[in-house]
Amino acid sequence: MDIPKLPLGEWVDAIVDWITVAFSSVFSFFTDVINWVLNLIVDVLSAGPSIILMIILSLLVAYTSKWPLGLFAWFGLLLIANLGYWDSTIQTLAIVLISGFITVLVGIPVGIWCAQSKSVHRIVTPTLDFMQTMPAFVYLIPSILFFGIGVVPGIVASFIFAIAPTIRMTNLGIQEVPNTLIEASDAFGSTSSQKLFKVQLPLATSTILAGVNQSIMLALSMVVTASLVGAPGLGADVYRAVSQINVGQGFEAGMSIVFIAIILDRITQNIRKPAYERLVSRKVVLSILALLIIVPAIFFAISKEAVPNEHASGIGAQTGYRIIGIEPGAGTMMLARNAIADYDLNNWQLVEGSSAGMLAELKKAYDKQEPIILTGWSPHWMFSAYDMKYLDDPLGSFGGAEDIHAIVRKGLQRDVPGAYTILDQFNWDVNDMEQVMLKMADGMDAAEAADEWIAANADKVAEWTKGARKGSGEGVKLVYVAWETEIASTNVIGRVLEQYGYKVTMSQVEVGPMFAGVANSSADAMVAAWLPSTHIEYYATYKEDIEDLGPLLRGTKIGLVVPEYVNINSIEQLKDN
Ligand code: PBE
Repeated sequence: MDIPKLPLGEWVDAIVDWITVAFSSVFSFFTDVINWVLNLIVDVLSAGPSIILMIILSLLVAYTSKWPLGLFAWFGLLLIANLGYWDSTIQTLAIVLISGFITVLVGIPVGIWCAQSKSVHRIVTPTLDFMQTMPAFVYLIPSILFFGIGVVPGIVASFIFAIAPTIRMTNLGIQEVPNTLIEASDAFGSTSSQKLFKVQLPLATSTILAGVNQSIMLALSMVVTASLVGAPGLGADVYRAVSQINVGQGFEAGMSIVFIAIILDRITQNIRKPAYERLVSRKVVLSILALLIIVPAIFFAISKEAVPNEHASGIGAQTGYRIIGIEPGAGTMMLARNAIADYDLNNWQLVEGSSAGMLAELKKAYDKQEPIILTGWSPHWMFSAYDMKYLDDPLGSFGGAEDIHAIVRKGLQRDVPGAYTILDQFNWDVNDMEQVMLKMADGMDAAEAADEWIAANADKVAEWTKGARKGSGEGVKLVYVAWETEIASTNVIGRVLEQYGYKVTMSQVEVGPMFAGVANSSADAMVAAWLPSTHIEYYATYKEDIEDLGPLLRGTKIGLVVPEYVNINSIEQLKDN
């Protein structure tokens, strides 16, 4: 029976497209507010020497959870600073505080509402189940379209992911208030708001706080995921480490997250019944804390307003001094970091995220004709979809034209000689690759686009397979990164190998793991090494353990890219702007 596929994805696309346009001013308002608050929190947390915040946090942990834990927190924080993760830690703390705050702001009222109305409860419970079970990654996709790349989509996704416990526990806490007490308060003629604020909520506080504590922990666990769309902080450090296979850095950043988790967990768990409440009352501590937060916050909020935006017309001010980048481990990103150093652009920030995120951000800016600066490379369909130009690179930070090489594991020639020959003879040009990418950009499935190209270019493919031994089901494992260029080439060569009798598996990985996988023979081949500049670091690390089959495509390019309507032409113009 042939039932056509339900266009569920298309419907969701259409709805999201509509929402993006219809509510764009609401979204940009939210984005601005959240960014503003986030910067404020970061300013407050980093006001004064870092040691002060460390002392305050440690004292708070000691106060809530006894001195040994306070001491532990103190050493943990010192270690974080010593390893060089203090700035990231502040970013992460700020993100978690905001998500936590919004969670409380929305979660507790919704929880109360659930407790008061059966029908609300009946709707909210399955909704929460759905929200919690849907992989959190999925929320990132529309979030980028709504809120752009950066920390805001990360906060929104964390909020959706983390809110459930607060709602559930608030509801539970209120339900658990003994009926006799409710009856008593009814008997005394209290109004329902008196009942809520004087009886139900006070009795439910510890349950509600348990929910808030869980929500904060969940928000913290989202920081790594959020870094995929450009949220800074410890999560971005972990993601960068994965993408570059930097075991040591991954461990350091991961451990910093553990310390922060312990600190936040202990404070929020015990704040209701602090260990040393008899020594210093909770009121005093909370007031001091509030003072410490509010005074600098007011100060920074005012001084922020007061700073006039001098260069509002410059490209820097228009783009927020942001260059939108891709996966932190990508070669392009290493070159872009060099360029920032070479051209002395130290007030510019290279936003780490993903290629998909960058392209979503480009679409958003382009639709509104807003200035934007990206890392870019050719071949790429964005040059045919939009009017784009490379910025001149007089210092040559991005290197010149490059080639893409096929790289295989040692011993492939001996083990699967036919596949080796085909990979060795694989060779096409920019125009070929672009044909496949355009089909993909039009929404065609990558494998189908590859098949169509292969069918239309039988003569080229015949060159690749010439003299190669046919396979009889031997496995060939290809690895690639989800860049359009590599999706196209990997699918094409994969389908050719399949048609020639090999059993091909394709695994999508990060850049570092792609090289490492071929080097340690857990993968057979990749067709994605951009040389001699882009991937030179990975190449240098693994060159002893891989076999380079040489170029399969010549004439690629990497650089900073802007839409035509942006009126700068050279990277040099980013300076003092
Ligand atoms: N790219 C596409 C890759 C190589 C291929 C330019 C995004 C990189 O920067 O590593």
